[in-house]
Amino acid sequence: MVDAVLGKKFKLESSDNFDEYMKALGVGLVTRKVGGAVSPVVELNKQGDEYVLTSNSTFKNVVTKFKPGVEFDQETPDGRKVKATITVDGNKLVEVQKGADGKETTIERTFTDDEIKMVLSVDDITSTRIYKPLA
Ligand code: ACD
Repeated sequence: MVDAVLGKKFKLESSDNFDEYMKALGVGLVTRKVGGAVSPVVELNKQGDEYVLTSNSTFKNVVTKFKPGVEFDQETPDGRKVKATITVDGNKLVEVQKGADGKETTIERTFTDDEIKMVLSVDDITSTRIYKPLA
């Protein structure tokens, strides 16, 4: 159950293939360099029936508020406008983003006490990012 990690902070520890993932989404070189260099701190919280996913880094601070299964408008850290839906399946958040260009990407975040495992996929590209609890 994802609610077990509410209020817990996790910091990016490792990132694999993220540049290729951003490239496949059409993210420009400068944003890829900056985005690939930062180690965001992520925290999940709940306000009433909404979840609040916060990601803070020197590049951007992003707050995503969502109700499970309900589509919302989202601006990605690189400035794309997408339609996003996040579902909660046990301790996993599955986010599907649909871009104006028809491109679809899936971002899975599996929360445990020890880590958040993030798997991002678009086309045939997969990136894995591991977040560890902030000491
Ligand atoms: C994460 C990665 C979030 C990935 C989201 C979108 C990927 C596409 C482009 C990102 C471009 C730059 C930003 C990259 C990382 C910084 C994260 C900023 C805070 C959300 O959450 O690990």
